[in-house]
Amino acid sequence: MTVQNTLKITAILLAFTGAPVAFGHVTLENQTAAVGSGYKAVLKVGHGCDGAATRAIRVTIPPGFKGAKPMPKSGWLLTTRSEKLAVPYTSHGKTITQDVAEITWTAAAPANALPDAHYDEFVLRGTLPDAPGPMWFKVLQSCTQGQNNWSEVPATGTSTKGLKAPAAMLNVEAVPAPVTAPASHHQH
Ligand SMILES: [Cu+2]
Repeated sequence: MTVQNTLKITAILLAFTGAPVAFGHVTLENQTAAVGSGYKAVLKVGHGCDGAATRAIRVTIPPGFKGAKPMPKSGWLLTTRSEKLAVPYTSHGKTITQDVAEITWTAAAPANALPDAHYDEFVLRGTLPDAPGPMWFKVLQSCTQGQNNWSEVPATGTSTKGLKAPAAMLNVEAVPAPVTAPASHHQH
């Protein structure tokens, strides 16, 4: 029996026993971060599409995630698409009126596609909003055959239980208000 057949049979057995695919889906490595902080989003790609290799990952940047910057990846072409912002913001004293709304990594050649049996990460960074709450990174995973659209968001809360193709969740948490220093005449 070939290794590939063994893997196929294992996959079929797992499907029948209904074992949870803990390593599966596209998820974020760190799922909580503080409001207003810089955040490095590490998107973990645990499998392909029904056994097919991943050839592109497209991330929709959630509203309020500022200044998204992708990390280049060897063997993958990188494109970004910007959009005019509904609400401009200020960064380094400048008013920002448009921002990165979409990032796509595409395998430069078929040989660079990510096989279903392998694991990889796609990284971007940016700044979190000042308001707490869940942020959902919708990811379109395109494969050599078929695609997975990780875009489902629960009606309320942060649980993705029961969703077939949940978006990757980040819970932006409030930080406790800093203890205000006692009034002082000393001025900086
Ligand atoms: Cu999965």
